[in-house]
Amino acid sequence: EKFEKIIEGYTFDDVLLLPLKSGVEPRDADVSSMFSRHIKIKVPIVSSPMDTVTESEMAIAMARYGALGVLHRNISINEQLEMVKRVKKEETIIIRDVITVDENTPVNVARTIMMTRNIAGLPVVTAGKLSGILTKRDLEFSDNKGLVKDIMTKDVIYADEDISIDEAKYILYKNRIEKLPLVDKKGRLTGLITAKDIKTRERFPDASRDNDGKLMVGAAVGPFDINRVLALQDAGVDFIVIDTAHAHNMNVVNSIREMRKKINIDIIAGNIATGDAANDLIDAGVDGLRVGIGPGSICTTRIVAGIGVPQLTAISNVADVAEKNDIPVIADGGIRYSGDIVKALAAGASTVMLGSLLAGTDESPGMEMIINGRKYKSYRGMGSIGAIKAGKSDRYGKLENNSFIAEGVEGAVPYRGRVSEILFQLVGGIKTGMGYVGAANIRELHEKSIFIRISENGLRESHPHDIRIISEPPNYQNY
Ligand code: RVP
Repeated sequence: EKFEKIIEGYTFDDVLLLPLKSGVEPRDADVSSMFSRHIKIKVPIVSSPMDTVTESEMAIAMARYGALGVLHRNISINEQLEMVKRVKKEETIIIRDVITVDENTPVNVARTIMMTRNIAGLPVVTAGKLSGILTKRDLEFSDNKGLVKDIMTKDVIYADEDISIDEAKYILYKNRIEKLPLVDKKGRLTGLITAKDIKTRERFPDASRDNDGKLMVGAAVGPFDINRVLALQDAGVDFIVIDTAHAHNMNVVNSIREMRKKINIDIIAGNIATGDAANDLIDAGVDGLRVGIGPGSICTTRIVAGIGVPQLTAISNVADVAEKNDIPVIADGGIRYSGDIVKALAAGASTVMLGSLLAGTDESPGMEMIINGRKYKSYRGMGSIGAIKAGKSDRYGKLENNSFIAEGVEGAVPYRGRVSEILFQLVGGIKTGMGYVGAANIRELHEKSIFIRISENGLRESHPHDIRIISEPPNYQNY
């Protein structure tokens, strides 16, 4: 009787998308997407919170190219906070903790500050108000004696604190200045915009940034670790990812409901694979859902526990519920090629989360190694013996006496160069797929796509066949 109601599940290799009548050129396809209820990004890709994938360097690279990184949690709260701060400091448009001097500061003291801190223009604040700026030019012909007020530029050009970046850029350019102090209605200094930071911003026009122009970053937390959550929020993290192997555990759901009351940043929860789980988590107040039970390249959950849902069906199950509530879905795990991303988005995901595809890049924290003359980087599941022993993570089942049952393996993936190159290839693949479907954006990709079920022969025909490949293109590597 149990087998009468048995349902079918599909994953990436079970299907293809039909080519449809199209008026969309791939280069015009818009791949921007919602990551969570309040966060929109230009590139629908997120790096996984794993200790061989995402630390500050990965998060910085991902955010710069329009994607996002989620810092892993296999470390102490303090170590994770440091990583958040590193990302947040990497680029900024409005400097908030401005270093200043007083009119009555001796010139030689000001000069030392400028030299040791490598500052080209030092705002002068007197009695709480902006009264001038000391620039390198002011110092050039000074004999280093006297006070700042004797040599500073008095008619300092400043702007209102609500100025837009474009306006600020215009003022900097028009006046040929490097620094623009921002003041509030009472003349108090509230920030500083520099030409250098604007130039950096222009180098990365698609970057995922917060309201101050800083790169966005998220962090993974355990489902009951409220201390970590509050500390991360204070450190300026943009969102948190409640990171568990089974988020439809009602203790987890209830804990998330409590967390929701205490913080105001977006909460993403997972992992799940059913519509019921989506319903319960949305009811608890989450802003995004992370889908995938067992599809990960390093994951043995399906083998060890016999549990899981083929990933495309899991995405579609969750997306059916999430869509009605306007909650974005992250398809996490099992993605090997750009075509898998197109299928995941077509099935209803808004973004995808990658482990294996990013673990081989320069920006991942994993160890480099040479195997048979080819370069690899280490990659391991967070439920692997190595990861569990190294860290504080409780994502995968700890039993009594600190013993545990591993749900992942440790290994290595081919070295893949820089994150920017991988993202370029993946985004190119997504746009190509959208061109075939006639989808101008991700929503249309989901609405218009039609899946066709293929056989094993169909799959064999899909891959290159009857050829000995001599040169592998960057977007098709088989190993
Ligand atoms: P992949 O991209 O296929 O390498 O999958 C990465 C995902 O696998 C992670 O985002 C996470 O959901 C899952 N994972 C991480 N560790 C383990 C494990 O040890 N079982 N699984």
